[in-house]
Amino acid sequence: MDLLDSGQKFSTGKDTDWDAGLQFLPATDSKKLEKKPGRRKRLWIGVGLLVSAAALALLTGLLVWHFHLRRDVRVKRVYIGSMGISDRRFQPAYEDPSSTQFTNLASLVSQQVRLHSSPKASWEFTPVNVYFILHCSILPFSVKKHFNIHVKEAGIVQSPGFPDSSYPPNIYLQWRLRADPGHRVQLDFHTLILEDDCQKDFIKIYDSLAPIENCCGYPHKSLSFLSSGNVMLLTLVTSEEKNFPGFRANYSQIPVTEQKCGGTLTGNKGSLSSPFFPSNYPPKTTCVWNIEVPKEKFVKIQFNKFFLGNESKECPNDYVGVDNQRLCGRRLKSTVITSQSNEMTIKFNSDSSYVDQGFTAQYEAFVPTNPCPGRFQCTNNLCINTTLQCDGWNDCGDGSDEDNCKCEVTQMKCKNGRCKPKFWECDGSDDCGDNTDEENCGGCKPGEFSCRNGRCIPEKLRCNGKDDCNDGSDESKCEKSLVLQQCSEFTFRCKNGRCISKLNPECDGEEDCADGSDEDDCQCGLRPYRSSRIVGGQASREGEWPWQVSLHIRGTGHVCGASVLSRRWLLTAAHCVQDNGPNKYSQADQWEALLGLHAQSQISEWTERRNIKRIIAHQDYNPLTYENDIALMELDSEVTLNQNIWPICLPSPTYDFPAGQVAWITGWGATREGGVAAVILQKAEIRIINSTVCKNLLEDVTDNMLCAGVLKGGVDACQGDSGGPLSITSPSGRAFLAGVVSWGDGCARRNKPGVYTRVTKYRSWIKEKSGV
Ligand SMILES: *[C@@H]1O[C@H](CO)[C@@H](O)[C@H](O)[C@H]1NC(C)=O
Ligand SMILES: *[C@@H]1O[C@H](CO)[C@@H](O)[C@H](O)[C@H]1NC(C)=O
Ligand SMILES: *[C@@H]1O[C@H](CO)[C@@H](O)[C@H](O)[C@H]1NC(C)=O
Ligand SMILES: *[C@@H]1O[C@H](CO)[C@@H](O)[C@H](O)[C@H]1NC(C)=O
Ligand SMILES: [Ca+2]
Ligand SMILES: [Ca+2]
Ligand SMILES: [Ca+2]
Repeated sequence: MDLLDSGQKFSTGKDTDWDAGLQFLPATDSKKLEKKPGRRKRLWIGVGLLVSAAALALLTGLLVWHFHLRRDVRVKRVYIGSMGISDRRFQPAYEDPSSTQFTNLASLVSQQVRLHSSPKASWEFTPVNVYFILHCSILPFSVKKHFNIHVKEAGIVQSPGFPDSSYPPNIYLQWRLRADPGHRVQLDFHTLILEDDCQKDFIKIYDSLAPIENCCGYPHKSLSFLSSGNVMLLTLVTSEEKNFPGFRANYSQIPVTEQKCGGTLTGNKGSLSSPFFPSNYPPKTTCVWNIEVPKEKFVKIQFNKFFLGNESKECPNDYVGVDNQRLCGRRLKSTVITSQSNEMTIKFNSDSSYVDQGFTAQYEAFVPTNPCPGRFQCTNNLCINTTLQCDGWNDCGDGSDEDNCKCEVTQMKCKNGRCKPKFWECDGSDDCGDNTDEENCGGCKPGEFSCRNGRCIPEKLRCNGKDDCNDGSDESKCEKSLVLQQCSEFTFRCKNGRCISKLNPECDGEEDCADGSDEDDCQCGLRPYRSSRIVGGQASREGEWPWQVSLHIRGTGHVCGASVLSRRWLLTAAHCVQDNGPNKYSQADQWEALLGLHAQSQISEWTERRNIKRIIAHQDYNPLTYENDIALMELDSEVTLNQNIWPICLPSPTYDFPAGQVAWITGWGATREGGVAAVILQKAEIRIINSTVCKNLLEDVTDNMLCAGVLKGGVDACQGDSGGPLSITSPSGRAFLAGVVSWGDGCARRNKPGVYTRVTKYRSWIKEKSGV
């Protein structure tokens, strides 16, 4: 039960109707309640006592509620209680509040419970137990409603106005979902976008009356829920301000018997997972697996996904038990546990409240003398592919695969003995761990400042109000931007022709040019809805990359990516729009653009499909060297911007994307040769590589190109589409288009940097051709 949500968190704000110290405790503990008399409390104690006197056994003695704190100290609360009536059989007529049976039972219960000065109580009955639900709210909601839904027939619930308008302010809605006896309610969210502040707008989901999820914002985790019994409640509470699109979810029922978990496993190898993975596991569930392998072997289990609620020491709530060890919490790295015999017992247990996604695991029998046949054994018992040993990436998680290595030609030797890919040299990040990859980078002497033009000046001349570098860079990260006497290739030029010293002044929210032109045309680069939650995994959230476009060839499907520059213009790679034998890719009528797409083949209400009116490939594109690999596409009609469609900011020619900066590539994984690898839009975090280093490592890289490589190890899938965006996020939170996926490897493979068209070099070309 939701103990944390009980009385102790109750606020003591001014509150005329209710005793603020009121505690709702388990009514079975009636003696304790009796000893705490109080004017208002007595009513509730009365509830407990009279109810038991009347043989209305209190089923779940706890009362659960939401409460809602406002900045203006007004308090809004919702109380939900439950009682079971044990001496009555359920009659269908109890569900109809206008029936005689309902009225009679309700008046009987009311008499017993004596709700004299009662808040408005509404009643609901379910076939197994009879629930009645008490609602009290101190601040009236403008709309307070509930809906009874029998989920036998699958259907949809959604917030009011969805998807055409935002949900209304100050509402309290409750959906009571009931399945047939012997069935569970299944509820899957298709969309959920609420305000990020959980004190203002939120949904809460209950298994019967125990909360299993509180949600706000734009969560990434699995939003698929199952009840343990046949009742699930869903509530939506909203505040006055900031209303968001809301949610849509579909429901259905599944038989309780469909949960197949636990059992005896005897193979040499196998896998197991929590019930209904990747949906959330249901509450109040226990599964036991007994693994038995041949006598001479031991068992090893590796948990690959592990999301079991809150981390805590004793794991008192949901847990996985491996022999006598309990695991809980959310783990991002694989965990391996080995047995000291040929048997292992795995127990999964969930309690009655709060659920999570669960786990997947693989077990394997092994000969005690050789735990990782054909693979490398990490110190933490993980086995990894031997090709991952000494490749510069920490694959074990504890770095043991990178100890005692002999470096290859594409690697540099750190002083501490580790080998690292050479393209991490001189990018400002310490990859070796002892900073040796950042030494000998031809920088200035200690005590000197390196100007962007390569000059070295005494450190004390920085931010002294004088342009000592002669390119403004010593005055570029200071409190005040200088208006410079002369412009250089590194300084931002305002519309009035004057240049300022500030680095990347465009669209950063401050007027830096006297004419304010650095803040013109800034309706770009922001995600209309943003979440504060941490995102894991490689699949992106819907609306996370609203400038990503999928370019389809009619009859073939997705072929290239592109970026939204405006309502009318897209930017892609020139190599995407070259004729290729019978394929006339240079012709606009061959193409179709899908904007606001999240999953290939799933058109949502925010997807816009457009024909292409015109393709403008760069006149100097060279198919042999990939020089000038950039092209514009004009849509046949403007698109409406929405939460999944938004332009990305174009950087000015002087915008600086330094080596070492984190960037993202996104796409469905199509390579130039075609073929869609992923259904859901994928993303990969990468890092900009020092261009001097890149030119040394890869031939054919020119100043019009930019290199970037995968930042985290273990990315093997192809994430970037040809023509797709290389996005970086500025300190002010706006996304800028640093590059267009061109050649090398948009696929974000380890040790293979990708090469991107450097967009800053084409800013004036884009302006000239499209006006954007
Ligand atoms: C909701 O719809 C999706 C896709 O149509 C389907 O896979 C899922 O099973 C449905 N969920 C429920 C609870 O009906
Ligand atoms: C545990 O989970 C609950 C519900 O999700 C959350 O409100 C609470 O903050 C969590 N506690 C910790 C310590 O993470
Ligand atoms: C190890 O990696 C190599 C190269 O990526 C691959 O060909 C091979 O199949 C992998 N081996 C295993 C056992 O996964
Ligand atoms: C790139 O590396 C070179 C040496 O290879 C170094 O001189 C230069 O300062 C580095 N550039 C950046 C931006 O770190
Ligand atoms: Ca490695
Ligand atoms: Ca480095
Ligand atoms: Ca500015």
